[in-house]
Amino acid sequence: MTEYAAIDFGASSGRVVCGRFDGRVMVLEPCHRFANRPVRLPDGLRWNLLHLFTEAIGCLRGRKLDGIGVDTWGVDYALLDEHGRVLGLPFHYRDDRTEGIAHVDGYAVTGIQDMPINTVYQLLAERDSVALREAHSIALVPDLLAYWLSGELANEITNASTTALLDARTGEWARGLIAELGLPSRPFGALIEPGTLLGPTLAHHELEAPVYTVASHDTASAYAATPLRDEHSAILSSGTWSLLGVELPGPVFTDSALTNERGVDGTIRLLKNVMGLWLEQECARVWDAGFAELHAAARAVTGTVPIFDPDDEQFLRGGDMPAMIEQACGRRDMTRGEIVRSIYVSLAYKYRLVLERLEAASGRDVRTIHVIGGGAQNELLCQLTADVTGREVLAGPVEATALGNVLVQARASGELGSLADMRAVSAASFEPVHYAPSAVPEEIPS
Ligand code: LFR
Repeated sequence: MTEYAAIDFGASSGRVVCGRFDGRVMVLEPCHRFANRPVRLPDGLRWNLLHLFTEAIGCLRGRKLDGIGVDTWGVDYALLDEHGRVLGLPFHYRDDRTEGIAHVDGYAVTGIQDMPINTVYQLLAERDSVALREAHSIALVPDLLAYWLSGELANEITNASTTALLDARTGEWARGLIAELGLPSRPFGALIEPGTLLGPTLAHHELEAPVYTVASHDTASAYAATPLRDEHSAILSSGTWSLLGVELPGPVFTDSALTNERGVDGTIRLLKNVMGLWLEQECARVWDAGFAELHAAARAVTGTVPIFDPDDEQFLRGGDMPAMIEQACGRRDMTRGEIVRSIYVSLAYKYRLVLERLEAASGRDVRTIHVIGGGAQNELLCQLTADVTGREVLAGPVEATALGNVLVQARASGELGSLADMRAVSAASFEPVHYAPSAVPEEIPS
């Protein structure tokens, strides 16, 4: 039996998950879960990174493991000087410093959907900063944490693709674009694949384990752990964001609303970032309500609810989400249940539109949607997704990101061969829940 630890920082929590592998089945065991709240400083919204790092390694102290790997969401980074010293705590992508930055036209090279959160805009927002001038290297957050664990710094390629500064065709930094934008070239360092051994943990951590790069972009890890049924399957990584896409052998540039992010083994995730359950999370925060209570209220609503475009940029930074949604729906008297149901129905309709675009761009017919991540537990949303899209939904694994993280490590240490082998382990370890489209689909709202 081998044991690997996944350090996974998501928007609602940070966690350490241990994966025990017997050669066939991977059993996941949560070791520690802790809040991941950004901190507002006078100059903006920052990661509370030292706190997170302390929490994550604290629970592993004294252990001997077969591997350790770090993943987090994409786009956020730290700049480091020539001694590897961090030049400021990373900003959180929901910080508003990218507002008003002129549009960057890099899609033909990077294939990345234009979003204000992209690293490229964050870097442009600090183009004149001392940090960027002095920067010797850039480390996306998981690169930085892996460096703190092992003393080795490298730019892991799946997360590098979220910067919107990677050439989607070559898998190299888009140096031409970087220069055109007036950004320094020096910080963009050696790119390495998931599953590369960085080295042992530094002795002062009192933790014995080889540190591996994994698919350090959480969505890349989650996709790698999806037991894909066949090439007619789409994947919906459902959590704070809804990442709905298909896995392809190479990039497709025909629809700039779709992004081409890198996955394990050079695969491309052609997907759309949809605003996702962030909408509900912000409502829950404003109402100080629990999710179980809100799900029950949404289930109890009978009749149609209005729908709105969940991807309206006004929702990105959060705030009084219930009021923003009522305004988007042109209503002022919605109950909590109606607002939450309207979020779900609006997401499901958005998924239907995205599927049409994915089918057109990829030339594939989508018949099944694998819903993975925390949102796979949301029965109402899964059923609405099946009803509105008319596709079968297979829900799970819920902990797809942590699973993908430890599976990449198991492969790096020689226990597994191909990406298909990793997915076979996922299939053997977790049973999906099926949702068939209802005979009487959700009524189309006016
Ligand atoms: C999901 C995710 C998405 C990315 C967004 C911001 O956690 O990584 O893939 O677009 O967060 O980085």
